[in-house]
Amino acid sequence: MSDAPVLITGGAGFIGSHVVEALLVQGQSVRVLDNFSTGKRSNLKPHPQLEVLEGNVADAAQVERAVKGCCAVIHLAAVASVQASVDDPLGTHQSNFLGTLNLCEAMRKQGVQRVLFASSAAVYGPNGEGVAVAEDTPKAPLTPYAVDKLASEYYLDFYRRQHGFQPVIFRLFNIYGPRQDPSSPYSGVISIFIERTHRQQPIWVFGDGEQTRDFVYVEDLVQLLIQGLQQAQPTHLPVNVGLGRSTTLNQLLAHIAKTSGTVLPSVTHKEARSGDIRHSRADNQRLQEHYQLPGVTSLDEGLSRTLASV
Ligand code: NAD
Ligand code: UD2
Repeated sequence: MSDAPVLITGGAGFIGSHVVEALLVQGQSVRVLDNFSTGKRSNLKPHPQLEVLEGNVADAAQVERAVKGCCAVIHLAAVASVQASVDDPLGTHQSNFLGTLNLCEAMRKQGVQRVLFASSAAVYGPNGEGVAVAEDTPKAPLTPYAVDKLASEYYLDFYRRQHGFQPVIFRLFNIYGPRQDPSSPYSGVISIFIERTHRQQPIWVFGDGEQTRDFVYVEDLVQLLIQGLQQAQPTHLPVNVGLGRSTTLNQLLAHIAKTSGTVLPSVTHKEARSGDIRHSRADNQRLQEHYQLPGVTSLDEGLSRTLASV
């Protein structure tokens, strides 16, 4: 661990706030840069080794100030909603692409080389649907969100080749856990189902509920991010972060009923969402080759911790 802080962009968000907590526990100083668009101050408990800067990754000067004196960067700041990128490509591009480029330039100027980036399974689009998706699956970035993630990956690789960066690129599948915001209809399905169960409000399942996802508990992701930060020579190849485990929404509901110990509110099936991927599952061979998989949190355990947090 270095005395210099690790910069976490988007550190006040769902994933970011868990990373902040874990690094502080390890004695690592942390600086957060967040514009609090979806992140919350209440996600970050004050700590003597935590510095919080309110600012926008789309603003080059603010990013330069934030990067100054840091030993590494974990770049999570983004408009994480795919639908928002469809509705406002230009606006979300500022955060989701320009933010990455500003960060690269600031790091280059200040000699910071290690950067972890939260990319997404969205870069594959529907390719590989129904089989486990490996990293070399042809890309099909069908939304502005996915295009910006893939372009960010390519830029990070350019800075690796040209300027000696050490990028760690994680393509995240479906992450869930405490503090995931359930407020939009496009929020993570687990956050929505748990919130509705807690409030005893109706649950909607789009389609027959037999679609599958590869759910990863947020603390397991955090362990991997910390390895990516600390490894001497991390692979520069993008790495899928999924467990290779398929869960249908119907199974998910049964798990929520079991772990919550309550009767589920009414469950109504609606027409499947257009463009919805039927089966999404990671081939995580590369992850297993380069990282030590943490003791994977079972779905029941992850759900029960998430339920306890609402
Ligand atoms: P989140 O919305 O909780 O976190 C994003 C954070 O970035 C928030 O705190 C928000 O305020 C901040 N932010 C947004 N735009 C900003 C800007 N212009 N400047 C500064 N801060 C800004 O979402 P999350 O689920 O924690 O996502 C974190 C990262 O992981 C995102 O890059 C997202 O695209 C990526 N990701 C998440 C998932 C998932 O399943 N949650 C899957 C794939 C990729
Ligand atoms: C995830 C990402 C998305 C994008 C995509 C790429 C999240 C929140 N979304 O979308 O950003 O990266 O992967 O493949 O991480 N559903 C219901 N009822 C609800 C809400 C959702 O039935 O109230 C269904 C939804 O139609 C889908 C499944 O649940 O079939 C999962 O939805 P999701 O939005 O959590 O995640 P996903 O994989 O569609």
